[in-house]
Amino acid sequence: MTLTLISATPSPFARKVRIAMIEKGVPFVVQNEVPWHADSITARYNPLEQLPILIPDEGDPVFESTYLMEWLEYKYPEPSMLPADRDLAMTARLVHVIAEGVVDAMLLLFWEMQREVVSAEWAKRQLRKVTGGLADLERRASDRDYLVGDRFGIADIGVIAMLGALDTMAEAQMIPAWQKFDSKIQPWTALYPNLVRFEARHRDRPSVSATSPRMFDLVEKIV
Ligand SMILES: N[C@@H](CCC(=O)N[C@@H](CS)C(=O)NCC(=O)O)C(=O)O
Repeated sequence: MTLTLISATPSPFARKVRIAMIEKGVPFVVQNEVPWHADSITARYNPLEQLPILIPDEGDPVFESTYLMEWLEYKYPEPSMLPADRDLAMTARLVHVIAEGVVDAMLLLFWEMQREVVSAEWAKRQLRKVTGGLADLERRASDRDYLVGDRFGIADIGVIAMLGALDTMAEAQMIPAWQKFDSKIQPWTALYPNLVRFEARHRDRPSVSATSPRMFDLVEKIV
């Protein structure tokens, strides 16, 4: 079966799926898109107009990164990205959704910052989610090789994608913009030593280094 992944170079959501597919040894081709542009093909395959989208050569497209991670587990169970212990597997899923929630809030903030008039209430609310989620993940990272269990998996993938997305935000000059609403905001590398050590342990892993994010040019008005 040939699988095409509709992806975007900066997308943390697509990155999670790419990392999992590389880890599982599933062959796929990447089609990069700018989902925000009118000529994007995303709407053709996903009514929610979002990537990542996985297109098998037979059957319906599969989309929504968290669902896609489960779909990959179901279709390609080995090697599993979940701990064998069922309780630990649920904890790994929880860590993955916390990281996902941080990314969601970060992106809401990113778009808010593009508006002529930024809502301070909205910005502060999203920043609380970013800092709250990061503090939670910093606690969980402690000094262990993997966030949950004893092998690389969904929790690590979610957090790696989130940290890469924070770097993309910093490169897009978001830190000074966010500091206007929370003066304690700093680049994550200055505030979360456990996450710094965690990232350093995994950055040379082939699936991680091969998928590092790259911002694209947005030329159309979005907000
Ligand atoms: N919850 C979705 C979020 C995906 C998402 O926001 N993708 C972005 C690219 S990073 C996108 O396609 N945005 C276009 C839009 O929301 O209209 C998932 O996990 O797949």
